[in-house]
Amino acid sequence: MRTDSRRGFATRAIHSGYDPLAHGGALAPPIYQTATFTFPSAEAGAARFAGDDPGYFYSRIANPTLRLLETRVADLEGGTEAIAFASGMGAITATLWTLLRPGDEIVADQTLYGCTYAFLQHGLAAFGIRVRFVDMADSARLEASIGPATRVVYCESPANPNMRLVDLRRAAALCRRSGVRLVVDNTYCTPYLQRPLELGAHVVVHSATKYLNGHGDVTAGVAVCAERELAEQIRLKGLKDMTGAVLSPHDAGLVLRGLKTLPLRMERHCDNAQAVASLLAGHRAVQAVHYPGQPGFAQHDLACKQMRRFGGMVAFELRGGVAAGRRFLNALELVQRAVSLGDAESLAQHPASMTHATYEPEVRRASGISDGLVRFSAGLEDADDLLADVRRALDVADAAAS
Ligand code: 7XF
Repeated sequence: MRTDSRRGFATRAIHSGYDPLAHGGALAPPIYQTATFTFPSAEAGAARFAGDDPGYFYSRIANPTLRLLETRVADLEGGTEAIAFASGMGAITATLWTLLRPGDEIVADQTLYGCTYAFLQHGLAAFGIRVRFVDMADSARLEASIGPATRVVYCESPANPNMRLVDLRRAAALCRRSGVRLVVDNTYCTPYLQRPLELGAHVVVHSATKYLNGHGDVTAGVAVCAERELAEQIRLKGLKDMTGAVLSPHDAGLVLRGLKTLPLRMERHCDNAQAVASLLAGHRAVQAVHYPGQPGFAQHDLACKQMRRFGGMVAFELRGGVAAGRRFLNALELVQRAVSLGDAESLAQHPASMTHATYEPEVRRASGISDGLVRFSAGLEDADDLLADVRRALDVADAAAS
């Protein structure tokens, strides 16, 4: 397999790890749709199981199509090794089950995707792991909450759904000083916009269901590690023994196809999100816009430091609260009412009653996720069409309010 990290990001998103001539000249990587691999002899099979022969033996542990996806994402993230999973939650749970033991403590940002929050709050906690949620936008609070039992610090940046950022370089420095591993969910940015491993994080996790695949037709996840040994542990414990959340080879082929256009798509997502954020900021129905690219965004300087551009996600609050938000969602015609994000189609949803309904209401509010927050995933449509739909839906929400 060929990996040349001196080449540009777009080139590597298309070519990294794959040589057509090693596959009968096939331009598109073949999909190894097989669960198992035959052995030339009993001894050869035993050698594969013993790890003495690196050949494949069963697709829950390794498969050539998954290996190519893993190699490519590891290269793009600036990591050493990656592991593919059947979903983002597969990647997150396998990583954390591998890193934590009963009696350990994990410090996590207070704003997380709803099922990640639920896994920490109800899943890990039930197995004797202490979970502390803190506002990681405040480095001093993070520092104060790392104790002798802390093994892992976990965050998203920008956070789903309210777009709050964590200073990743600072968080990584704090963790390294305390011998703690920093795990960053980079789903919102993708490695095209932000590379946490280069800022000092130990593991990056992704819902590849989102931008990496980019076409809304697959659930997938990836964990990327700075250290090869940790990746091996996540594969052999978290994936093989604990979650079994193995990605289908066919879906890995779809994510590989999506990755080829990642830089082009991310540029367009960013253009459209910036345009929508500007429209929202100037509309009388809107009370607050949360987009790192807005000069008024509280952490705009940090965004400029750690992100190449500001991403495709926008969150906002309407003056009329939850009722106005529902009117806005119901008035959309082009933009689809749906959870998920990073697809060609623009999507909008209401976190408090959908993606973040897993939070206890009072905890959700205290975590900076207001009841009226609307989340918008800017797709790849023509900006004019998108803006016309959003403007009209805002006018409808506003007219009913006044
Ligand atoms: O298991 P999944 O592939 O759905 O990925 C879980 C996940 C992990 N990290 C982040 C930052 C995510 O946003 C997600 C999935 N989020 C979707 C959303 O927020 O719309 C799930 C729809 S309920």
